[in-house]
Order: sequence, then C-alpha cells, then structure tokens
Amino acid sequence: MTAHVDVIVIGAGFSGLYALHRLRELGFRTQVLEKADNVGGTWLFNRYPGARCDIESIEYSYSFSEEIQQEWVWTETMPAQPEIEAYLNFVADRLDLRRDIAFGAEVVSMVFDEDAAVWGVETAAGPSFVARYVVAASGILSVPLEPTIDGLDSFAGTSLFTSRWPEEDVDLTDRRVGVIGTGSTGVQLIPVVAREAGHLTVFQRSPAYTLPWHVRPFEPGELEDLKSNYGEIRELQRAHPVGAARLSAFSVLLDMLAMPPLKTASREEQLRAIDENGVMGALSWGDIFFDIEANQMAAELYGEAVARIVEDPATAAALKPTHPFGCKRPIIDQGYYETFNRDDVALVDLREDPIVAVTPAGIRTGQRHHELDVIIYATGFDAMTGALTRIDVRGRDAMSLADFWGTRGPYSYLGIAVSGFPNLFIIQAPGSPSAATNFVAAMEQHVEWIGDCLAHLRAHDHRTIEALPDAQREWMEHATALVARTVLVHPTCNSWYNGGNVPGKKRMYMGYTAGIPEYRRRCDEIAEAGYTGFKLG
Ligand code: N01
Repeated sequence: MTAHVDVIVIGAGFSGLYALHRLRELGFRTQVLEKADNVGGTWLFNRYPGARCDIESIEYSYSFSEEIQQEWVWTETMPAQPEIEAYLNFVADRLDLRRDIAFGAEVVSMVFDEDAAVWGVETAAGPSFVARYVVAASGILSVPLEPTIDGLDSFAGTSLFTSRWPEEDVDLTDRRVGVIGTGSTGVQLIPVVAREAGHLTVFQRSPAYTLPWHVRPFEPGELEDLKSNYGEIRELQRAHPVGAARLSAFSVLLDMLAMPPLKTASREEQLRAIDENGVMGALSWGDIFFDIEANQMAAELYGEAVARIVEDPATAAALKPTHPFGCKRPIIDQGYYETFNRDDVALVDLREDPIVAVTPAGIRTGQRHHELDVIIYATGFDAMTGALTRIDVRGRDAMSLADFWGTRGPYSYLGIAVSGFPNLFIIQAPGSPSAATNFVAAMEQHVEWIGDCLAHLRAHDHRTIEALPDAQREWMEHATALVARTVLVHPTCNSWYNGGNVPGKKRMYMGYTAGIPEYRRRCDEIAEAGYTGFKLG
C-alpha cells in the first residue's frame, strides 16, 4: 500500500523532530520515517560510556519553544548522552510527535517522478510513500565508518562499536580491552573504560589535540537563574557565529583567533603560556589557523605541555599530534592524558607499529600480538553525505545523488538543496554551517527556512523548487574561498570535515565557516528576493 502525504521527513533525531513539529504547525501532512525503534538519531545509537555533548545543555537544546526550555531540567553544564536521549523523548511526547513517526522504517530508495512532481519513497520493510517534498533529516554523523581490518570478524571475544553500543550494561571489569580510534569519541571513552577494565590498550593512529574541560552538575538554583534569563541567552546565541555564546569547544577556537601570534612570541612567552594554561596555552595563538609554520610551532609546544602531564617519555612523545591543529574538529576531555599514567593502560602508536590483523585472541601489530577480551571500535563516521548516499536517491533523468557527489564532489546550494533533485531539502548538507557550529542552532535555522519556503510554494501554487547549477557552483566557490587561507585545507589534514577519513571519498571541505548569523542573512535575503538561485515551477 502506498500512503500519500505532503512531506516525508527522513529521521527522528534533533532535526527530524523539529521539522515534523514545524511542518505540522504550517498545515502540511507530514510523515517521519525513522529506521530505529525510537527517537534520538545519533544520540540514540552513540550510547557508549562517557558519551557527552561538548556544548552547554542550555544552548544545545531547542530554542523554538519557551514551554520546553522552561519545563525540561538539565542536571549538568554539558549534557551526557542519557540525558539528551531522555530530552528528545520528552520533546516527542510533549509535542505529540510519535503519531506521525513510523519507526523501523528505513528508507532505501527515493525516485523523483518528473511528470507528477512528487517523490516516491520506499522503505526496507515494504511500506512506500508518495510525497511532494522530502526533508532529509538523516544526520551529519549518523553513518558509522566500519574499519576494514583483516580478520575483524574472526575475533572470539566481544567486539563493540561506539556508534551502536548495546542498550544493556556492558561489564568490562577485569577484562583486557583494546580501543581503536582517538577522535572525539575515543577521547571521551578511554578515561571511562580505563577506570573499569582490568587492562586497556589504546591503538592510536592519529594523536588528538584535546583540551581539558570541567563538566559539573548545576549548583542549586543555577539552572532556574539561567532559565529566568533564557530570552537573553538565546539572543546572544543567535548572534554568535558558532551558535553558542557560552564556553564550548567551538567558542574556544574563536577566542584563540583573537590572541597574539606565536611566530613572534619569545621562548619565555611560549613557556609562560604552557606554565599558565597547559595544552590550552600551547594552542592559544592568533596565527595558527592561517600559518602552517606557526601551527607546527604550536604542535611542538603542545607536545611539551603533554610531556608535563604524561610521565612516561615514550608515551608522551607518541601522544604528540602531527597534523595541523584546527583541521579536525576540536575535542575536549575529562582526564584524557592523565589516563596514560595508569599502570593498567598502554598506548600503541600505530604510526610506528601498524595493525596487521585482528585475530581470534586479539590484535596483531607489526611488532607483537596483543591479547584481548574486548575490542572497541571508535573509528568515526562517513559524515555529511553518508546517510543520503546509502539511499538510492534518483532525481531528474534518474540521476543518482551518490554518483553526483561521488564524482563531482559534495556540492549543494546553500547546504540545503542539490541541483537536479527538485523538492528535496537536506538539513545541514555539505556547504552548510553545521560542521563548525552548534548543530542544534544551525539545524533550527534550516527547519524554519524550509518551512517558510514550503509555505511560499503553496501560497504561490508552485509544484517544484530546484537549485540552479550556477547558483550551486557559486555557493560552493564561496564556501571554499572562506577556508582557502586556513589550515583546514592543508594536504596533511584527513578529517570527516573534508571526507579524508573515508577511503576513496571525494575530498572537499564540507562546512560553511562565515558563521550562522551571516549564513542566516544570506538565506533570508535569497528568500525575500523570491528564492534567487532556485527555479520555481
Ligand atoms: O570520529 P573521528 P569520532 N585503524 O573521525 C581512527 C562528533 N562527536 O567518532 O584520524 C586505526 O573524529 C581515526 O584515526 P585517523 C564530533 O563532531 C562529538 O571520534 O583517521 N584507527 C580517528 O582517531 C566528532 O568530530 C562528541 O588517523 C582508525 C578515529 O578512529 C565526530 O562526532 C563526541 C581506523 C575516528 O575519529 C566524529 O568523532 C563524539 C583504523 N582502521 C563525537 N579507522 C561531543 O560532542 C579510523 N581510525 C563531545
């Protein structure tokens, strides 16, 4: 049976839930298709020990509803995964969203019917849908990157993946655990696993830059005070380039830009910086995002700061990063480097001693065999494009979105629409601010802009909207020019920001770095001028 609706929304994470609410309010018959059995998106699957957001809870939350922001009670400054999952469930119930969400409904194909100007959407379980519009709220970090290591399936112990961590408790007590991956996920997980496991071996390919951060419960009355001031907090957040005006992993980067240059700093000044501020002091220089030599000097200083924390000189040296700081997403931690001072934690530097294979009893590197009971993979995501390229999306002339992005690169217009794919809106596509900002703030702007756009199309009897190729090309040139002078495009930078973490993926920086307010201004200008750069049919 095929159901007919106005809009299909793919995904019931942060964006899909708000899209459903907004579009329903505007009077569109909207159906959400969610592959999981509950709401939450990436915050449902990534339930590994230590999972936590690195933006403050009062900013990493919906701003569109005064009732929700007053009623929900956050317990900590930066929320842990269980609290975010509970929050999204609360929102789904509070707004009565579940009645329009089909769970266990994984979208496998979407074909645009040019004559009828509608999308035909098929799910793996069978039910199909026809809708004038599709809003892909399928997430920027929702498709795990499965490592391709020889023998991975042969392991006789327990294999765990951070991106699909089991719901039931995992007992690591007295077990020999190996962790592969030292990005944001690994850096959060490693100190927690070290406290629980009998022995932990960290298999590190690229050492991380990570800044220590104090996360704490709210003091009595503190959250109430903040809530009484929510209007102002949201206003400041809205005006802030990263969509988070309070201290966050992103705002720290912006603060660094305002610091004096490292290249002209004396040795005394450099040492004072790490005396006073440790690893943070090593990186707090204004020139390191634009000058690769300054960046390399900062990496050296960072290594010195790490060596002051990590007692074993060989381990400290192995923890010193070699890629430019800033070219990967910033990371904050709670006790990461201190973890390596434990007797029951070992570090394997895969640059010196690479993994050869997973064996039934552990991991074999070039130099030895590491016996393990549990292997945890924290190996990242096929970000930004991965969710949609795993669906067979066919636009005009049966053009495949996966083929287009795979050959041309991850192009879009405004990070929201792709030429050749009419009536498809993508929440935070490549070319949108998401990657370098508070995702929730960036996403809310997208949902609101899309809602207004659909209302405009309905009011003016349009059946289609499609990005024009020239507008798309100019947008990507503009987004690319913004980062051209920065270390973000340095050739040694392999990150989910540029697809460099996925073998064979077309490499291109996928964010928009002029900040959310500037991005919003441009989007609004385009809408007010009658959706310039789009063809309305
Ligand atoms: O993924 P990553 P992540 N053998 O890609 C390594 C968000 N997030 O899940 O760098 C050995 O950063 C890989 O090594 P290398 C946040 O946006 C947010 O950690 O490719 N190693 C790297 O060390 C973040 O940026 C929060 O050399 C292998 C690691 O795995 C994004 O999610 C918390 C390997 C992957 O790091 C992704 O973070 C968590 C292999 N075969 C996540 N394959 C917060 O809000 C990969 N690696 C705090």
